[in-house]
Amino acid sequence: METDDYDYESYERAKTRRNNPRTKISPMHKNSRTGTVIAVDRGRYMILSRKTTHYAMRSSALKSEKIVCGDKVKFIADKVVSNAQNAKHDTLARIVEVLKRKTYLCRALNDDDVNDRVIAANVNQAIICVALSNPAPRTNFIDRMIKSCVNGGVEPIICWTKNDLLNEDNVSSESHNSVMKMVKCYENRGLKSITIGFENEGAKKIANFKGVQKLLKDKKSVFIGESGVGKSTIINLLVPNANRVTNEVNEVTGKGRHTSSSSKMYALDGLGNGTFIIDTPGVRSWGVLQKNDS
Ligand SMILES: Nc1nc2c(ncn2[C@@H]2O[C@H](COP(=O)(O)OP(=O)(O)OP(=O)(O)O)[C@@H](O)[C@H]2O)c(=O)[nH]1
Ligand SMILES: [Mg+2]
Repeated sequence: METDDYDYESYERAKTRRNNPRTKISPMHKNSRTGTVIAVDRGRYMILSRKTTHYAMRSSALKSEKIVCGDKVKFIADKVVSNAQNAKHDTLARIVEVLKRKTYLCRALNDDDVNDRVIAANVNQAIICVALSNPAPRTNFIDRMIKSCVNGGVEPIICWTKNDLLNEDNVSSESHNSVMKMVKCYENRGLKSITIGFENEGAKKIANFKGVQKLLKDKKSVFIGESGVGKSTIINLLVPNANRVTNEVNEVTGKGRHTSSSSKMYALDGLGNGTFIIDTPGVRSWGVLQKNDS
């Protein structure tokens, strides 16, 4: 561009232009409906409201307020979309308000983090999945998850997974003993727990499956834990059409591969109308802030 072509006048105008003052009156959203967030995936939300599913985005008025599975929200929708895959941009509903949470589960990246991140809302219990082997259990991690549950009014339940790997083919008798000692320690603290593992190599079934169903009955539960401990595997067994992707633990690092990247809630109607479970992406760290005011 030649210097002489430059529009000096419009440049001057742009420099002095100011935004018009905004109204302080918030919109009434008279026609909004109420629903529960059942899936969160990269800025898009699925809401269940009166047995209908809506695919939604957030209103800009919510700013950075986090919306998670289990949240009760108010939303505006002009079209009903029962299948997220069919949703086009112009049919997206808009979430305009997140209602006060009765309970919540939060995690910080580390203890010095400035903010807590909500993981799930309005759940009764958290199923803290911990593999007895592969990846090896970390008590520090378990204790932090328990603390977050207590902070948010959520009952912590430990689900020891991969019981089938705790044998002499996979672990030394020393490791076996120290893991069993750890399990006993948590039992002595009076925490509810359950132990599960594959019944066979084909992995079509897990031992103590009925016990898991009994624990979940009539409750809203969120499955949390390190990557690779088997959260999505249990979800798939509980909800046969869930089709959550699962992946093997990395043989070199011994860590999970962060297979699940979205959170999703499922209804287990067979166990009673109020039974819901939420699968969450695995994490590698769990910070707990001193002050928790979500
Ligand atoms: N031997 C054994 N393997 C299991 C068991 N449960 C899960 N696995 C395996 O562990 C691996 C990880 O399972 P996932 O269900 O993907 O774990 P996840 O906790 O959902 O992992 P992220 O989505 O990364 O958080 C898969 O290869 C599963 O087949 C179990 O009880 N025994
Ligand atoms: Mg998973």
